[in-house]
Amino acid sequence: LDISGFTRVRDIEPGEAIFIDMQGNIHTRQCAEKTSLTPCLFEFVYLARPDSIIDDVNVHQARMRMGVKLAEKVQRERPEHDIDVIIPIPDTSRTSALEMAKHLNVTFREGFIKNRYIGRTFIMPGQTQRKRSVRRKLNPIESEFKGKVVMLVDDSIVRGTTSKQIVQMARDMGARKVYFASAAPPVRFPNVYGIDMPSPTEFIAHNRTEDEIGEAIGADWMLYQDLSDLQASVSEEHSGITHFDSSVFDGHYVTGDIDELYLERLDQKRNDLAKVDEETSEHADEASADLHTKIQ
Ligand code: PIN
Repeated sequence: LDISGFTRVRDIEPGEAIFIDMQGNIHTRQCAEKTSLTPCLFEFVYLARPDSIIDDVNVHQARMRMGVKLAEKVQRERPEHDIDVIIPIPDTSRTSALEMAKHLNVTFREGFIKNRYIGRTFIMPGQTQRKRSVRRKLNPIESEFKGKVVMLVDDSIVRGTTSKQIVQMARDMGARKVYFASAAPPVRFPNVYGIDMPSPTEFIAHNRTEDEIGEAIGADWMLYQDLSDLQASVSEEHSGITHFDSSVFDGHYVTGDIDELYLERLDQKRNDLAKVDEETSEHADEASADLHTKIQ
């Protein structure tokens, strides 16, 4: 909105509806009886633009704090760590990775160059196309990996398919050890509030511990952000936020109306849609791929 010359007045309250009529008059109304401020935590991790301000919290700064918290976790878990270089997986994780490196006093380097002519992987229908495109999308710079202990940083791991390929790329480039940090905790539960995610059985975290996830993506050390640290990264700037929707991480659904049956039905529906997705993918071109806005 600021790009278009608007100024920010205030956030819309939970349960509030705003209607602007043709004369530009603003009408607002509280439409829910019982409300609570529970912002979506995943917005801050990845979905929101870094130049957004949500509920008075600057998304860019929240991501910076996520990087500091990751660095603190490294210091807690391995104070004598041997990381030579911290490399972000473009683009979202850059903000966290840079702060993490600064806080640990470790070199930060760009190691993957994003091919700007290729569509974002998550809009590609069908797993095969998605797999193929990661290598085409990110090209590693060999000199940043050769003989080094590298810590790769991503904002989150969902399916883990791209993470696995990226770890392999780092090894192919001659990295001595490959560590992997995620600015968000493991994604384990489906989202029912508007983010179209794969079925939970497709999550790499499904039935795996954090160490097992590390093994599955081929990393020598897997470092996940703690949920409490992620929440603090956001709420430190706005003490009025005491609760988040963090259901994808902890399975707690704030609306209180989500049960096993609901989740099963949702999964079934997604699987049916996925089948259609796979069938149409063979003939899909970039334009129709846009219709499948899925998060990986
Ligand atoms: C991509 C942000 N981010 C990258 C989205 C990949 C999970 N994926 C979530 C990591 S960008 S996977 O920065 O906006 O370009 O775990 O499903 O393989």
